[in-house]
Amino acid sequence: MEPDPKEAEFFRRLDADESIEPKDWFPERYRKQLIRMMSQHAHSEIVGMLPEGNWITRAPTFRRKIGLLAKVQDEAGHGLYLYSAAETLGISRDEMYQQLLQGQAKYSHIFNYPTLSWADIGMIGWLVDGAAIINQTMLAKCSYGPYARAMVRICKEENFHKKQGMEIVGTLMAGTPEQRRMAQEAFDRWWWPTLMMFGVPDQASPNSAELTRFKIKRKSNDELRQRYIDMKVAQAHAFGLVVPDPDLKFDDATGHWRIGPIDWNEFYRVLQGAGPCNRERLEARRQAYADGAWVREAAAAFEKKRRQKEETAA
Ligand code: FAQ
Repeated sequence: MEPDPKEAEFFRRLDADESIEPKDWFPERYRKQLIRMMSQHAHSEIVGMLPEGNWITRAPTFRRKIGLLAKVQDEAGHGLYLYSAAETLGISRDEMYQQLLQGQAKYSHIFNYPTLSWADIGMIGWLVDGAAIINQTMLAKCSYGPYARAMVRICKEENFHKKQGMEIVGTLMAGTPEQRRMAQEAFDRWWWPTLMMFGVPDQASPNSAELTRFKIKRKSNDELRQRYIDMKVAQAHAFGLVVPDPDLKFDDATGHWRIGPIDWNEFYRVLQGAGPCNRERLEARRQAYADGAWVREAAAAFEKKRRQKEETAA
């Protein structure tokens, strides 16, 4: 059978590393995969505001409060760029948002963990933003133009977030024995879940082969996870933190840190809704949506009036 000329042209452009834009022809699977990934990513940013938002009123100093407020606002902005970028694929923000509120859409499992002490805010910046940057620096090279461009700005802001997280962890580790204990205790809780942010192992990933063919994924889940491990183990040691993994060892032959087994059962439990905060997170988003009803109604009424005025003037 002759290949479809439109499809052949699409793959020719991918091979030439040309960017695919919203008005170009692309296969339905390309659209579906991008909507899945971009909407999950947008939801992660919006739900990701909640664990940190929990500490805005309790930040230890005014300077920390300003930094945290700005970070949480940035995450809202990231969600909005990503919803807008996904809308170029023919789905509305409202449709995506309803999927989140009805529990049909995924968001990063990491945001179903609680923030129990101030040290958790340092860990989120250092580890969670750190993982997001490694993943997203690759996505900034993905084949879909609007997603790749959104990633460039998001990564710049995430870098700033990572630095504020590292500064918090560094301050705690240079503090009293109690502050150091608090940092170590938070590190023990966040280390393993952040390793799961890169997705399931390559051989168990149902989406990776197609995403790689479409040049949406440029590096595999395991490759990015290894890059993260090498970077974070070195940083943990520099901070004076102990990596909570008795099997951790440096492999001289490859120059990489090798970790013990990841508990994927825990990951699937969280994904299926049984994480420590799944219910609370969705409830908070639903409540925020309900509380915002008057804003949406007011905006719609304003828009209706503006249109009526325009029509009368015409
Ligand atoms: N959580 O076949 P794969 C951030 C699902 S942003 C939940 O390997 P894929 C910024 C996956 O969806 C963090 N679900 O999937 C921030 C799939 O299910 P499906 C979010 C996960 O897509 C910082 C199934 O497992 N970043 O942190 C997870 O090839 C601080 C099979 O997996 C992005 O979304 C997970 N961790 O690779 C905000 C980046 N892992 O959909 C606030 C874009 C896997 O078939 C504060 N996304 N699953 O039903 C990606 O790069 C990819 O989607 C992966 C997963 C790498 C996450």
